[in-house]
Amino acid sequence: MKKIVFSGIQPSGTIHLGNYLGALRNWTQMQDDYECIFSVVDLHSITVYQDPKALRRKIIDTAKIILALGIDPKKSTLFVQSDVPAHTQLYWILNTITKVPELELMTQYKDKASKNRSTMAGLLNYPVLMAADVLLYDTDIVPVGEDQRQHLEITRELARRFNDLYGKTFKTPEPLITKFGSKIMALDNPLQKMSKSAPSPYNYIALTDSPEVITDKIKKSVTDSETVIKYDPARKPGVSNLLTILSLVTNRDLKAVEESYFGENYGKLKIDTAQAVISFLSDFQKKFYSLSDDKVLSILKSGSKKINKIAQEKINEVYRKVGLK
Ligand code: AQP
Repeated sequence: MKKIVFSGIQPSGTIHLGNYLGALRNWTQMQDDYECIFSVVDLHSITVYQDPKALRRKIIDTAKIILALGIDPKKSTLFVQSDVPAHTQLYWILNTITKVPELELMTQYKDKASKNRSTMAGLLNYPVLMAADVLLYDTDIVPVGEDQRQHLEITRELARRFNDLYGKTFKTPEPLITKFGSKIMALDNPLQKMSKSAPSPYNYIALTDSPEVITDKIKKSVTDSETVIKYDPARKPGVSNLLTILSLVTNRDLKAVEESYFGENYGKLKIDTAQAVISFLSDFQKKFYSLSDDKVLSILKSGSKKINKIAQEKINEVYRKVGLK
């Protein structure tokens, strides 16, 4: 039997190169060897306020991006989280065994909470909903970027805690975090990760950005006051981030890329990186713009129909174990 893979992405903005290089790249590569389940996790996205009119569009576009990147609905299941009520049902059960202090320790919570005057409970409980997403499907492997490592640790802890209290019910999933590319940095601040909900679009390269926009953003990206092109994330985070992106999108060894820029200037590195990103995204963008909303919605509908059956069985088992049924 194939191992089960689950991962999700929030429709909280425009999907960017960091999301792709850190997570979605692995999704597309795992489809043939694993039973893959992918979700547009819309309930997660509203832990930070979303304009309701824009949200529906973002949900469809996020699914469209996933499909255009090569997720094949014949091989993988793709669905929208809010179409499967078992996610929120399991979320509640897991909340009853989650300690508030362990949620308060989460880096992502601390980062996002520090930007808002009052912090909503949904933001604090985000990792519990993520645990529910993953545990519902007896997931073996969760391909994610580095920023989700802590959340996966809580997921594993909650699986163990529930099993100890109520008897073996959940698998303890393993994260899959690739060594290289799991944390792409923001173009306008290479000390922070690239983020789709960043206030400035100069933070990220959206997968749907036009060639002109990509060139402009990379040209304006923050580097340093030196002139040497060298991979040294601690001392030269901006240049190292560009080298990382260039190496990943051209599928060339980082050392070879770095050496090829010996004696070159930052301007050349930026132009070459922009051109490489543009050509890397060109096929994807053609597919993205050729997919109709109707086609995407019909794929999502069959995905949720299929996955609801599995999720419902699991939540019934959980309810029985807890004594609710
Ligand atoms: N900068 C990044 N580099 C590598 N991987 C990244 N991921 C996110 N940012 C980077 C990975 O992308 C997947 C989907 O992310 P998400 O939608 O679950 O939300 P996130 O992790 O909170 O990503 P963003 O882009 O920063 O969204 P917002 O701004 O809404 O919070 C995950 O596997 C994530 O690790």
